[in-house]
Amino acid sequence: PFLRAVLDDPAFVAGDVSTLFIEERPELLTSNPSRDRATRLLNWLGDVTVNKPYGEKPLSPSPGSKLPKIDLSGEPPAGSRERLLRLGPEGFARALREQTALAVTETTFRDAHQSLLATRVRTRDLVRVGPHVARMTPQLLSVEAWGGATYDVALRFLAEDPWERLEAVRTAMPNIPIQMLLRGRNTVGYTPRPVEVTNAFVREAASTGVDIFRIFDALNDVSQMRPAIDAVRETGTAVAEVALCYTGDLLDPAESLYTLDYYLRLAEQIVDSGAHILAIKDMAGLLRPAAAARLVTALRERFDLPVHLHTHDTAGGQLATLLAASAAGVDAVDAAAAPMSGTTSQPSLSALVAALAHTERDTGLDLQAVGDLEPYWEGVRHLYRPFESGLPAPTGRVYHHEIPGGQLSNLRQQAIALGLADSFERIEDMYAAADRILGRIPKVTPSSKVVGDLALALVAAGADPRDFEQNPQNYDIPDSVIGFMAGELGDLPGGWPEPFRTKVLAGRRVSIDVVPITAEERRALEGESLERRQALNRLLFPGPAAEFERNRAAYGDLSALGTPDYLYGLVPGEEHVAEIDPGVQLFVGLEAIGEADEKGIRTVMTTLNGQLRPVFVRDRS
Ligand code: 3PY
Ligand code: ZN
Repeated sequence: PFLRAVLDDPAFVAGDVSTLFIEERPELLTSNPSRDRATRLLNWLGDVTVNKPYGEKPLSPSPGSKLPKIDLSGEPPAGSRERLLRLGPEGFARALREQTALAVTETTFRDAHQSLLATRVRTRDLVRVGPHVARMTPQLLSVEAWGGATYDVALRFLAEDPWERLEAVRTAMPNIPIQMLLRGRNTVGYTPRPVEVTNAFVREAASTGVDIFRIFDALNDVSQMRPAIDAVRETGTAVAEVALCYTGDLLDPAESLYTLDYYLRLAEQIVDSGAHILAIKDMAGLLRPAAAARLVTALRERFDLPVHLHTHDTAGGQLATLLAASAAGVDAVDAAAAPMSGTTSQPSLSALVAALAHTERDTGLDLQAVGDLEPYWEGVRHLYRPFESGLPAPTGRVYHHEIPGGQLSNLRQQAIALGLADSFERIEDMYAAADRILGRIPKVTPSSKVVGDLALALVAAGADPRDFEQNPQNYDIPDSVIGFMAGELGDLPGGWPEPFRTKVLAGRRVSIDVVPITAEERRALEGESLERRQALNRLLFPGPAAEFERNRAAYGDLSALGTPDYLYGLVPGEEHVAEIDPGVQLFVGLEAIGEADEKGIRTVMTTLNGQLRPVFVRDRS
């Protein structure tokens, strides 16, 4: 086993066989699997304890202590998943359209933390509250818990397998449909993938636990969503919810592109494509109440599909939009647990439930139960404080720059990292200018990234956007902008911006062909579930998938660690408990941290179940 472990070690495979190899990996001298697991966890704990990537643990109560004390034995009550299983996707959609109660999707498990906490909430913290959500709010239409950025972030930053998360949330909430956000041909990535990838992805996601797929295309090109819609329909059991991405202001008389007529034409194509549910995806929170009423009324008059509204509360007024949409007959809306709501996230679930209680459109959700779940989420939010974007309150500037919720929090962090924190308003203005130069596009992943890349490049170059527009050849243009102008993400709703586009592409050869998969990749996609998942991880995110595999090999499954320990490490005098298997607990303590040696290695003296265990850690601080 020792030799095997050495040969399998990613550092060994990568050729890093310095003298430190064994010294840094004392676990290789043991062969007991649970001892190995313990050692790997200690390596992680030692590393975060020495290097403190996220600073000191915030002084806040543990979220677990805030969980409502309810009986978790026995099955949760029947919820809307039972209805989906009984009626099938068509019947489920029909019932949604026919019901009077306003249906609600809970987004705390995906979009809320994507938009507020850089998508960093770990599976453990989601799954812990799942059984409570299942029992206390079974009336939810769905829980959005997967897709969007969660897949990438799990692999890249959390050392988690996104598929294991999906399995775990499905098990935790068996009575409520799990919903995911699917970026059309980009699946959960940023560039289009071959149809085999979409098919394999959708099949695996549906069989692992996704019941409702919300599908969108950043440029509102229905043909780009077609493969995903077909793949969802082919499952026979999952719901294809297809979104129109909302931008601009349809009530503005000066609006000539994103008019009511534009959205109705788009909706007609969506309905014709076989969608079960029609979604309005207002990613930046631009849909004002009166416009929502107009759009929802028109959509429901013309089409039989239920309409599901998603918005972000960036300017602070989107509860009004949900209520206006509700009065106009919208069938379902999205909201997030109050402590994880507001600003770049969704409007507050309890505010929504309270607003409609005892009215014709009462959500059926119990306001007390919704409120009882809030202290847990408040605790979670405190715990992940290092990932807050720093946006302290709503901002009305979104009506000008139109930056989507998830990206706004991200861009603020990027601005800080680039030393541009003091010029954030310039970035906002440049984002608006970049959008105009690129042809006034709907801005949502991945088109929003293109606009953001250009905005940051223009700010960094101190460029005058008018000069850039007229003379792009004089500037370094981000690759994403060149690919976008070449048509990598498809055609633009308002047509190509000329002569800008021709100037950008002059003298360049840009291939926008989707890279086909290899025969070996095809075999893996058609193989067993585990093989398919690994192939999907590698195809969609080669770098992050490798990082995940490296981390798994080095540290094992980190779900045994509570988030305070995982993020902030060991504290002297505290007993840290990790449950590596049901009933198998490790008790870890910190005795001392040694000085760094000449190679920058510190010895962290820990105790593991009462016995001294040194851990050797490279000091990167
Ligand atoms: C995503 O694609 O991740 C989004 O949340 C878009 O709004
Ligand atoms: Zn969103």
